[in-house]
Amino acid sequence: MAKGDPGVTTRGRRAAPRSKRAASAAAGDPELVQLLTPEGERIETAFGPDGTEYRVDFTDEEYRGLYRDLVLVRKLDAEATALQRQGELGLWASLLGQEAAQVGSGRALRSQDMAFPTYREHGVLYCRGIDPIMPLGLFRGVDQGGWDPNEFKFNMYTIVIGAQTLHATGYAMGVHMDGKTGTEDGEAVIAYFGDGATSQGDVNEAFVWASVFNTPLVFFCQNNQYAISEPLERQTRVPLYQRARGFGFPGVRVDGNDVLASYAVTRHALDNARHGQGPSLIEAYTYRMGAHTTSDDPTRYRIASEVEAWQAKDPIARMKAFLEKQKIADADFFAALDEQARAESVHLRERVLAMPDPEPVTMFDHVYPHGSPELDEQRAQFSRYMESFEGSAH
Ligand SMILES: Cc1ncc(C[n+]2csc(CCOP(=O)(O)OP(=O)(O)O)c2C)c(N)n1
Ligand SMILES: [Mg+2]
Repeated sequence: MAKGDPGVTTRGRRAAPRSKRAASAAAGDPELVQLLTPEGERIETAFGPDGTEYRVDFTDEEYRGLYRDLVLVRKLDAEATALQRQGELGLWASLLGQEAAQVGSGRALRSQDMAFPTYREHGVLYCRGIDPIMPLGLFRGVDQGGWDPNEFKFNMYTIVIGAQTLHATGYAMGVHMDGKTGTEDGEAVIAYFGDGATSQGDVNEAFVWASVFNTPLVFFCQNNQYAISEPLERQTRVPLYQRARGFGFPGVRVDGNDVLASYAVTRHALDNARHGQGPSLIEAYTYRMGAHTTSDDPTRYRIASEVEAWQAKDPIARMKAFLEKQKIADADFFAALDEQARAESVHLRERVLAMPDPEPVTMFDHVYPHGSPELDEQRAQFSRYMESFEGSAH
């Protein structure tokens, strides 16, 4: 996939010459790092608010690979939503609209880097090489999330808003204390969270600790404009990325619907972190195109024209337009990819339907590594209760 170090041309946080800043402003919103416009036009170089220069230089195969990731994670996500609608999952939190933020940042991670997700990072999970069936077991209620965080360097999904930012901070402090930073092979940590989470005490405490202990941590906020029904204006009066400054580390806002810019900005922040330059905040400016979860009805709190305006900035459509304009991919490529996405989603569905229901008594397993007398008693009591049904019609 993404090769070497295409996203990083400067390590320092030096100020860009005035002319370059003007050029960046002319190319688009000066507050938004963008390398691919909604129309699919490439911007060669973009500058962050502190003058950091961002560019990517992917091969055609790598561009196609990023597009493939975007299409596959959207298709698998749509299949999960359909499965929930048909009663096969208890709940699903769709990533629709946020594919570029997740694939861009997920592919920017090096193999040694550790990620701490929320409940919506199915695209990052995919980039980490985890079988997409894994989170579906959790949302079907048949397991507690089946992957090994250490094996995949991807922690368990966290539903408690913002809690994972503290877990990530503690983990990153450990990485730093173990001397695993300071070189090209150093380890960096990334914590995902939403715009709503920035109002949580946990996240603000994580900012303080990460800053004063100079931890190798990238705070990756997907600002999808809503915390369930609460709009961004109820969370902040300043752009979220600017909050970083008050905590003593840099912040940058990237076009989260632009997979190339999301990659470049994340790769740069991770590399700064692994080299011992401390934390940073990335605000990926994006939009939740679907419902908060399958339990939510967004038509109750937002208007259709807003959704339509963001559909025009679709992360997949702009990448497709770019590949077509540049003749990087042809009709055969797109047709083959559609077929691959269809086949993978059918395969996913078949495996979900084949997931065995767990024995109810297994809910007592794995609570403590070495058991506990109280829990053993509860298990025995529950087993007797279940046995009382044996032989009855119900
Ligand atoms: C500590 C805590 N409070 C409240 C909730 C209920 N809750 C679940 S999702 C959510 C909104 C989160 O919004 P945001 O951080 O923007 O993430 P998004 O869902 O938009 O990705 C809330 C309040 C929770 N899970 N945990
Ligand atoms: Mg949100």
